[in-house]
Amino acid sequence: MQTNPDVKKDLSFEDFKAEVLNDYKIAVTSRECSLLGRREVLTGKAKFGIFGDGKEVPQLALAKAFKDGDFRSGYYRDQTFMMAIGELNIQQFFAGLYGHPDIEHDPMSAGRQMGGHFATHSLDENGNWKDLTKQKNSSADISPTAGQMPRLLGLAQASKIYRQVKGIDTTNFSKKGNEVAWGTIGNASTSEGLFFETINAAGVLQVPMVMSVWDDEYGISVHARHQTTKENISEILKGFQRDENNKGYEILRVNGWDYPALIETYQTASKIAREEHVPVLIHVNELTQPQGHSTSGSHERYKDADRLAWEAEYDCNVKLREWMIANGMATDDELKEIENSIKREVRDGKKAAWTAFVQPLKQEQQELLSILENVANSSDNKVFIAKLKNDLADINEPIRKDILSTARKILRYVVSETSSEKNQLVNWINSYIEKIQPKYSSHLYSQSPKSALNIQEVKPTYNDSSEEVDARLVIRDNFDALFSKYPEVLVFGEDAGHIGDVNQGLEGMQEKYGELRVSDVGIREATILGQGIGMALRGLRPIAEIQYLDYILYALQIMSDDLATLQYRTNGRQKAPLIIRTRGHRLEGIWHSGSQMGGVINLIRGIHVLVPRNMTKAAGFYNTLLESDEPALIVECLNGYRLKEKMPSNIGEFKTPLGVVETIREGNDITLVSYGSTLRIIEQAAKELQEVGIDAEIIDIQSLLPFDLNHGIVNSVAKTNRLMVIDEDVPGGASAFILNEVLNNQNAYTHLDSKPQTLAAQQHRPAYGTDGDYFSKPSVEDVFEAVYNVMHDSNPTDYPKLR
Ligand SMILES: Cc1ncc(C[n+]2csc(CCOP(=O)(O)OP(=O)(O)O)c2C)c(N)n1
Ligand SMILES: [Mg+2]
Repeated sequence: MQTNPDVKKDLSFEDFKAEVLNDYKIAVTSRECSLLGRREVLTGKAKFGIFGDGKEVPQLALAKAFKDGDFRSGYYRDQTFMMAIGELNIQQFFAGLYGHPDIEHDPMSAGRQMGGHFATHSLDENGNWKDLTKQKNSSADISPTAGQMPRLLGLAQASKIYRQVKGIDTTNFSKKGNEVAWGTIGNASTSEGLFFETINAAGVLQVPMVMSVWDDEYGISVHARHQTTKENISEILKGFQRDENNKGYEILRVNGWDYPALIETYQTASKIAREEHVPVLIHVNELTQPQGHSTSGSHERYKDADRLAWEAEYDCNVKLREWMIANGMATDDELKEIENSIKREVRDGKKAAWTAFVQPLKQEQQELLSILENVANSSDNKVFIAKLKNDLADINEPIRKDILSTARKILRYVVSETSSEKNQLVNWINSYIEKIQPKYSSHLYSQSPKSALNIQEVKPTYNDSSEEVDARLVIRDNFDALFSKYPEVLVFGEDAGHIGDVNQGLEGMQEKYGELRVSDVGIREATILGQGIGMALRGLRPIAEIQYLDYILYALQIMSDDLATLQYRTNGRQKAPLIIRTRGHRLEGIWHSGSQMGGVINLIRGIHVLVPRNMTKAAGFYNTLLESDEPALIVECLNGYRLKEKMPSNIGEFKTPLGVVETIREGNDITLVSYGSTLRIIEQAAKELQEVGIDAEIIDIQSLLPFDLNHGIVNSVAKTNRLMVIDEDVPGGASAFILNEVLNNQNAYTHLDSKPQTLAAQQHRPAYGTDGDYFSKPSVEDVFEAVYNVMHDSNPTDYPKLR
């Protein structure tokens, strides 16, 4: 059902007519899916529906301009486009609506996302790249409005990198940088900061990005007058228009019901972006929402009669139909026949999707029922069990919750019985969960052989000539080695280019590797992050630098909503192995001392979070990650760049493993667990504790996510029988996470002779200056006294009360 992407000027009328008819069929099919989709929700078969009705025709034009290798980054209205590029059929559309948890049935997300969130597969089932230049690509949608924007920037920039940077292997990813990144967004969502940030950045970078705004004047119930100055996004973006003297955008306007004008507009946009690498904004006006925003409400509540009448008249499918008849491409009767046959086709596709969805569930229901029959017959609680069993049997179209919850409830009735039937039920429940749970929980992290957890440690080596140097030189020389080893690695951030980052960890790298690989960017953390996601989606290995950990909050939403969920929401069919480089922990003041790690780790499950205590460890993490296919955040110690470290002789080669703790001081009395800059405070405190006879063991966590995979901490606690978690985050922040891991998951409580302790910072952000730090974050004395008090509690004779 694909649209014909070749819009030739010399088509015969018959060919042209056939092409238009084909497009009309796609538009009608898409519309029928929307109409029937809404009914499926209202009758309870699906939970929620948001559809592309009223936006069909511009998407046909977009699909015609969209070439193999191109990428889309859009939102939930784009089903027609997906159908027109041949990546979504009727059955798949309904499989997505039902939430079919099988990627073969719902290729968009294996039922993980609500319908209307689209994606194509960049990876095969083993996690290997497919040839993206031979397919039409859609990066996986997310629900937060304008959340598709930051990554769009990177998708577009990748073409520029592939076109201009020499030495990168472009196989699978690019043909001379000729790919366009196509964005779509609703008019109201352009109110978001992410939209404006991306628009500006793409203008600065001059990348092949074509941004379509589907303008239907509304954002749910809120009219454009509350959304957009002058109610007109292209009007207020006029200043971005390029002219003879300045680079900028090409801004185009077109009505969304005007099929020939749309086709021409999209061809023009494609040519400008593809050939000149100039961004284009297409403001598509006069669109409608025939069924309102979503299945959650009706637009009659907020659109007046005039508006509703106008929408009926200017419905883009209606207009296309009129245009076809007026231009002799079809008669009303011919079109009616087509429409009726499509109605049938959609109904059949829907039925097939439903059957495929319920069939395995019915089978699972029957499987359990036959076990339950036996359990009931052999139990003293037969009556109760039979009741539950019959209730399950009565459900005509069960879901898995019905099935498993019945089994689990019945197990309680036979808990004190011994019978082979009971064992059979226990085994069935266990194996059912084992089989089914991954359908809902797999692929949060990479499951490919390139998972970062499979990369083996390589220790740094030193020789007689290894010198003690400023630690920033270790990281700089390591980056140097990485840039020369991997042509596809690039780094960008505020001050990362010309001066080589604020701490000189990239000193001289731009001179050596060029402005495209080592670059300064504007102050725009969210799109720095998105730039990285987009480029990583296209096979590059970006390192996105966020200048300070304190400012990661601007990027955290995109990390959390987009990057962290990417593998999960595509069931492992897309990956963005982006490395986020930042620096943090204690230095000076409220915004240069942050260590809000509790917040970070809890928001970005799906991204590894690494907290190296020095630059050698940090460099080792970069080396590990570049061999893997996973995203990670590396927080370097802001106060560590001028400290001395020995320069390893195997720079660029040594690798710090993920999820492995390191004991940096051995001791017998208490286990002190921490990470990052705080470790230096703890090491000093441990020396002073030794002077009063307290022998502390110190463990560097190194990697918060994943956390201590070999359970090294509990082994230490088994020896010392005491545990203290020390952290410069707020109380209950990362320390609570660490304590949960050690007590709950490693069962350290069984070895404890004293209450497990946490020592964290104050609740407020750190005050400025040395005294500000001293009174805000754990100090050497704080650590000393906290540990001493633990020893006092267990042995007051040897450790009398301090104060
Ligand atoms: C960050 C965020 N805020 C709110 C929402 C809820 N929401 C979903 S769609 C929508 C309106 C979007 O309107 P528009 O961008 O014009 O797109 P349209 O649906 O009209 O095509 C809102 C407020 C959301 N998904 N994300
Ligand atoms: Mg809108």
